[in-house]
Amino acid sequence: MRRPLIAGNWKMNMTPDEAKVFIEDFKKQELDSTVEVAVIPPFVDLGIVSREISDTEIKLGAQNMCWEDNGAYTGEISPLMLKEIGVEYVIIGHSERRGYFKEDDGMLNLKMKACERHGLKPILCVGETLEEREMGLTLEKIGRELDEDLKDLSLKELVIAYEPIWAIGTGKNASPDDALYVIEFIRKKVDELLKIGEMVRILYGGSVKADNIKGFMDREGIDGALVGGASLKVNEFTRIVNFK
Ligand code: G2H
Repeated sequence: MRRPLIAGNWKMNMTPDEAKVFIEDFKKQELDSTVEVAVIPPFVDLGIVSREISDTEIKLGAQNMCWEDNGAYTGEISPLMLKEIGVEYVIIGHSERRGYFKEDDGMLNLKMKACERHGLKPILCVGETLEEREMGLTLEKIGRELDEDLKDLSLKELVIAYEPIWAIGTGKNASPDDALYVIEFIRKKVDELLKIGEMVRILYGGSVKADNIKGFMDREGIDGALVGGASLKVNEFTRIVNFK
């Protein structure tokens, strides 16, 4: 049995003061305890959020990390820093990192290895552009990302987020059946590469909201959601967590 995971990726939103107000309110909500909940704030909010959730079951994630433990990497944050502050999950290879910040699969493979080395749980993001989708290249593109990003790893705990790039922050979402089709391919591929097809949790991400989460979660094989915009409001995010 894979426990559902609902993870809120705040992206570049919320100052530390705003994060504190959000979390103080969010942790008062009644959350379905069968669902694992993670909040993934910007780096500068991690300290305050970590302290605020220390007496709850809410998990903490980071949106990115460097593959090195320390050294001359101006502007980067190391796995050791994240661990010390109580981070459990790290998003690796979000399409906004791949696109705007030119993170390539070689780099992402190093980041995955750093997660493995330090016992951080990666949420590896994969997905196709609209152009790739229309050309029928979705599975080929995602297969290649998985081959390269998971190369030479033997991770036992892994989360993959399938995020069709055309559905991110656009208000358009893949249909639950479309998402499931790709997710089943991902599960098979992860099983070939790491032999953990039954254990790997695969989330859908891309314009998930309180109004459409149930459609995804009703499909066996979709294990949760990586939620962006809709994770920034306490009421909406709580409704997503309590999708049952
Ligand atoms: C996809 C998602 C969260 P949104 O990037 O990672 O964002 O829900 O705003 O489309």
